Amino acid sequence: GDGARVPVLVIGTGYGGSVAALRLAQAGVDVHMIEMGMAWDTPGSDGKIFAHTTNPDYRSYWLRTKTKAPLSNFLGFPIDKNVPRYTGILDAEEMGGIIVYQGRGVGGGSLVNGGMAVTPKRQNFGAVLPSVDAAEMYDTYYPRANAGLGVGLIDPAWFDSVDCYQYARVGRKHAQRSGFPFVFVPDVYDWDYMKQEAAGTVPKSAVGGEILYGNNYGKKSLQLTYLAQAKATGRVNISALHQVTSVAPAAGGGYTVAMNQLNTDGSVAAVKSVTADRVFFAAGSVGTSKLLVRLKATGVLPALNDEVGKGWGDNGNVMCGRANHLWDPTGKVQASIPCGGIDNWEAGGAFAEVAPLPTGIETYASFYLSITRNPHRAEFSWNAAAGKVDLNWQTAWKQPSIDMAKSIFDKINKKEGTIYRSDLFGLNKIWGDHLTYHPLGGAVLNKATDNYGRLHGYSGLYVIDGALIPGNTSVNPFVTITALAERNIEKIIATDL
Ligand code: FAE
Repeated sequence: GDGARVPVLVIGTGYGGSVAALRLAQAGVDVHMIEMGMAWDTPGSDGKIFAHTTNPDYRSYWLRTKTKAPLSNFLGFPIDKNVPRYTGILDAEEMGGIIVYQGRGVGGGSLVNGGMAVTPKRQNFGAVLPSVDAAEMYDTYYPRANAGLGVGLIDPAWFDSVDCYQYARVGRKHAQRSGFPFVFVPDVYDWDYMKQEAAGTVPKSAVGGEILYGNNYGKKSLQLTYLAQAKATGRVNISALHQVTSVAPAAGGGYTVAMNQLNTDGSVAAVKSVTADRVFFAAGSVGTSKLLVRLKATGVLPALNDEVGKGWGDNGNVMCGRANHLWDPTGKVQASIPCGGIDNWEAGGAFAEVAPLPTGIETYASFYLSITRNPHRAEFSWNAAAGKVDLNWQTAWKQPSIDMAKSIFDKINKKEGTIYRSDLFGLNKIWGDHLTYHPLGGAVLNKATDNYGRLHGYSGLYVIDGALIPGNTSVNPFVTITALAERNIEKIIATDL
């Protein structure tokens, strides 16, 4: 409640926050989690908690009056439509030269993402987190994270037989014919449930094309894994629709955390504050960075060091589609959960997910989200005149990502005699270079914090989310965010509490 004192307050309920809450609670510490988004535990009037991908409604976007779909066009036609302004699940946050997609609600990004749960190749780990002992990560914390998240792999025999992965088999065939390795990618989706969906014995989610605005069934989001376990301890309390606005040193020790309770139209219902002995920033790369940069610049936390706000990257995300021949249909029904990728990281700096285009019609299109070794890093800064935090990323900085993705798709197009689609991101626009799903950095480990996420300048303040990772993980990021949080919280519990 308002004015209370708590031992630990966690800002945000994504991967980092959920790991912190569970492990602290298991160590006997009471934890209060604050989440700006909704709880997502109550069905709407249609009986569903989440809206469908092809029919976004008030639930789909964070405080927007028009949808902002990652693929803005189809066959040349814009697909975005008006929706009521509401505290919906997907934030398309416009940060100058880039739109950063993020999940909003209890479970953070796990609510909206594809569940692809990829551990980087060990040989690449040194570039991902240079100050972290790789042996510890691969022996202890990656396995712990994979177990906690419920990661599993598709049954390859089923993959070969089922209609809803025809698009991925076409993606595999084209990759292999051009000499690229196709790899299966683990996921937190319940593969047994998906088999039943395909067999028509349970309500459909992935096979029905649900993704981006939530999965009503099948996906093991954090609500069903770490957060369920955390709540079961009886020591974790979650306040949804509460947005933290300030963290300031308190007179008697600890920190005063100020927050706005939100109405579903985004207006402020109440202003509250809580005092906490320790505060964990787990608001995601952008959320944590924005808070820290503002609090430092406005003199609330002036002793934070100059690394705060630096080292931000987009994980090299870039999207594209290819137009297949009429004899290579990709299927009317496409499971929304990707299960494979094309690995050209060593030679070309790109790892491409073979992604679905769940439109419900045959499109003869292959669609890809590439993760690339983009070298650019951006910085957050306080814009006093506008009263907001800016990010200096420039759209042109995606060019290295495009070049790296071309190392795969130019070759495939040449081999197959095919071309790029140019109707998915605008008129005559091949590359989806305006967005990222994978924001990383802004409070980098061993720079803004010590080597375990303790913020320099203030004891009792920690960062424990994607903000710690310096801009790139070589694969999809949430397993690495989870594993790093497992490593850091173990150390913090052992030495600080
Ligand atoms: P995150 O999960 O973003 O959680 C932060 C939480 O803090 C959110 O719930 C916020 O609402 C909340 N918050 C922010 N500011 C405040 C505040 N001031 N007060 C209170 N609460 C606040 O952070 N990654 C993969 O590995 N595999 C995938 O297949 C994949 N697919 C993706 C698909 C989409 C469409 C998107 C958007 C992302 C995808 N990602 C994927 C990325 C992944 O979800 C992301 O890296 C993690 O969710 C980041 O985890 P954090 O704990 O850093």
